[in-house]
Amino acid sequence: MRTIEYRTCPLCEATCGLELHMEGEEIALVRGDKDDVFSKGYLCPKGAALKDLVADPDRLRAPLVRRGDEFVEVTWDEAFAAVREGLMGVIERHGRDAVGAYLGNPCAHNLAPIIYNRALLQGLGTTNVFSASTVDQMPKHVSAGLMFGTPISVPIPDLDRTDHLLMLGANPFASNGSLMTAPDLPGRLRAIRARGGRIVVVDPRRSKTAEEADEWVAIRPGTDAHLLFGLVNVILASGRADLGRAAGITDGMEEIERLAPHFTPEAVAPVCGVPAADIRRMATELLDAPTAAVYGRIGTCTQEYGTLASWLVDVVNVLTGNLDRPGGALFPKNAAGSANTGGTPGRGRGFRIGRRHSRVEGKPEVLGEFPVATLASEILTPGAGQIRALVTVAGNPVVSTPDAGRLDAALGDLEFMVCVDIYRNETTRHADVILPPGGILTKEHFDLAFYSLSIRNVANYSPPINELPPGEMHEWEILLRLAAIAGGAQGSAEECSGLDDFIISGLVTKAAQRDDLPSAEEMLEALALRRGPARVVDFMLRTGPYGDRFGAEPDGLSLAVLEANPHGVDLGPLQPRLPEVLRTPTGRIDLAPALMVADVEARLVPSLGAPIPGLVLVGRRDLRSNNSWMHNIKVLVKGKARCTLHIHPDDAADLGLTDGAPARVRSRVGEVVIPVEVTDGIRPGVVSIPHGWGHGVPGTDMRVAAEYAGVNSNLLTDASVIDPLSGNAVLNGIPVEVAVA
Ligand SMILES: Nc1nc2c(c(=O)[nH]1)N[C@H]1C(S)=C(S)[C@@H](COP(=O)(O)OP(=O)(O)OC[C@H]3O[C@@H](n4cnc5c(=O)[nH]c(N)nc54)[C@H](O)[C@@H]3O)O[C@H]1N2
Ligand SMILES: Nc1nc2c(c(=O)[nH]1)N[C@H]1C(S)=C(S)[C@@H](COP(=O)(O)OP(=O)(O)OC[C@H]3O[C@@H](n4cnc5c(=O)[nH]c(N)nc54)[C@H](O)[C@@H]3O)O[C@H]1N2
Ligand code: SF4
Ligand SMILES: [Mo]
Repeated sequence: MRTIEYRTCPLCEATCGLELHMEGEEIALVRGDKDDVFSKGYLCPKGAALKDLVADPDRLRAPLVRRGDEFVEVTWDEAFAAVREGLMGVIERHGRDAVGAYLGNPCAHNLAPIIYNRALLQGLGTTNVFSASTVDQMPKHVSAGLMFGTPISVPIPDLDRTDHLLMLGANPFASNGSLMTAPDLPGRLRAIRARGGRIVVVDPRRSKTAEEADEWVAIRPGTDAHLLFGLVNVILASGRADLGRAAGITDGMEEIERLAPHFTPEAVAPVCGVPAADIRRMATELLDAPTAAVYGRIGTCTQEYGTLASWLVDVVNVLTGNLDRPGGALFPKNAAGSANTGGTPGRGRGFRIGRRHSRVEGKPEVLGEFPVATLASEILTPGAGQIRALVTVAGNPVVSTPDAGRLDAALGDLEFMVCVDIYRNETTRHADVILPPGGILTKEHFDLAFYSLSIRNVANYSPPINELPPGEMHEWEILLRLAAIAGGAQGSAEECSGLDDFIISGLVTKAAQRDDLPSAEEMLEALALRRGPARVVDFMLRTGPYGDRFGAEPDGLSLAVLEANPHGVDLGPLQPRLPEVLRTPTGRIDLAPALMVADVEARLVPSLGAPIPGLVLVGRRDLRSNNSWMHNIKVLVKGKARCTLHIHPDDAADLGLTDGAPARVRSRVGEVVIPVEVTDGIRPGVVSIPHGWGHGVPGTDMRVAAEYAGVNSNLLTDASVIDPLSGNAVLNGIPVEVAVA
């Protein structure tokens, strides 16, 4: 007999509601949930492939321990004993900083790591923490933190109401959106045009999103900050700047006015490869539109001027009066656990970077992390504090981070490595121990991270559907057992549940200082029937901005309310939140943070006259990929090969390259051989290779992925160039030479 279960898709930021048709414990069919308050039935091919992901025979179901060149399945006790020996051995010999940690992207999509990675890091007590954030959105955290006071205070385009959307470096038709959580981005974008609005897409490639837009602006890679400052210049010169809701609470206008004259459209046009007249027109369109939003994503972050570009996106939103107004860019109000809903409304401790610096390259710490681009150096460079052991959670840095060849070699040099992961892939093949968490259907799910970035305020909780099969372990238990071991204990089940109790009582004790909440004892008692991530989410919801405050607001949210609403609870469109949302020490917006101004003067202004490089490489995403890890699913990889080199016909002709033939692509750090795909959908002078491929290397065990291996584009990206403010890697605009192979 079939039963139906509802669940939020955990695979990307779009948070679609799934309708799972179950036959016993197995998924027979995946449909979009028409009644989901947010996604209303939308589903992409990856969501539909959840069935195959759950059933994938290569997905690990038991812990693996390396014996020589072989991996053998062991019991959890044996696996944790091996971790204890390996990890504590390194710590005893070399100290705590000798253990590095890398947290990958799925950590943000899974409750257990979002909640418990912190305990793991505290247990490890290392300063050598790295994550996928520094190959992704760290620049936006820095700009949001400095301007608005918390790294999660990112203004989100009000897609469903805006009249004009200027998008830079994003392709939501493929990615389904990022730092802009919304199911059915294709539908929502088309709706903007259907209601008479306009979409302008800035991208070196004519992406699917650019094709669907009113205008494609084919920018030279890495020059978004220049273009955006050009817009600022025109807006200020027009005399039409109007801060709207930011007026009277914004500092730094004089600094913007002082810097802007450097960036006339004529000065930036040759750098960006965008005609000055177009830049003027783009600025005027933003000013003329009743409402408008500027939005930048991965292409604007993973480049040399990532933090400046991320900042300037919001400077333009402020100067055009669009910050915090419906139809512009607004701050979401997450129902649970957001830094900009806690503490004192309108004021906070602000945001700092550089509280310490990395050992080898002296890079500043950001959000407690160092740039993952420097991980290989930290492993390979001898001396006190050298990384000799690595813990990874849901990460594949050998495919996902720059100068991947060097990191790959470095991981082979480690004394010990433990990975919490579901596959034996390019990274985890180096592990001594792999600890696989139970499958998706055995987990509870709530998008703790992405509801802070959502175009609508929504809350949706998915309870586990299946019991954990015998011999498997929940991810949260794995993480807490690792935390216990790192802290010197045994890593037993008792210690795990003790740590879980300790964590919730810490949260509750702190919250009990608020005078609108009951005592810690009362709150703990009300939460007592739950444990693990569900208990923490219940606590966060009940003490959050829509919470029931443990009874004080009888109509407020709790986990029980979400359990009773399997299609989610809609909390309405985004509302203006200034100045309450701010957590800066001044209680004001800092439009020109000193660090930004200094970087503009040190790098951006001088770059205006710099020579233009020859061919440069950018990335791209494909609808049926998910970074590196979903290529083991046949329905998602079959068909025409997608890991190809896109090149403009003129460049192809110059280089003697023909469609389908192999090309050799060489950068300062590496080279790959890849089939050519000639297309006029890319700017001359730019070539593109998607990231996330390069499978089938020895020691991996992903049979389908090995058949559709592709090449690892990060063998070409250079780890030595880093956005200085955020530590973010530069993955776009890489100088390359291309030749017939
Ligand atoms: N199908 C699919 N969906 C995904 C993912 C996936 O791998 N596959 N990954 C998920 C993750 S982790 C993330 S972070 C998001 C990312 O989501 P998006 O930011 O939408 O990512 P992309 O689709 O890579 O689009 C980035 C665009 O930037 C362009 N670009 C490159 N360099 C530059 C530049 O210098 N300037 C400008 N203006 N544009 C440039 C590229 O050509 C590309 O079209 O997607 C998420 N969703
Ligand atoms: N050149 C280039 N490189 C890029 C990008 C680019 O645009 N261009 N994009 C960057 C971006 S935005 C990102 S986010 C990074 C991603 O970088 P990573 O996070 O390092 O890489 P992923 O490919 O997402 O690998 C995810 C890992 O998590 C495992 N996994 C999946 N589900 C689970 C789970 O539930 N639990 C656990 N424990 N493990 C799980 C998978 O098996 C895989 O090993 O890549 C970056 N790399
Ligand atoms: S768009 Fe993202 S959340 Fe929606 S079904 Fe596809 S992978 Fe899942
Ligand atoms: Mo990402």
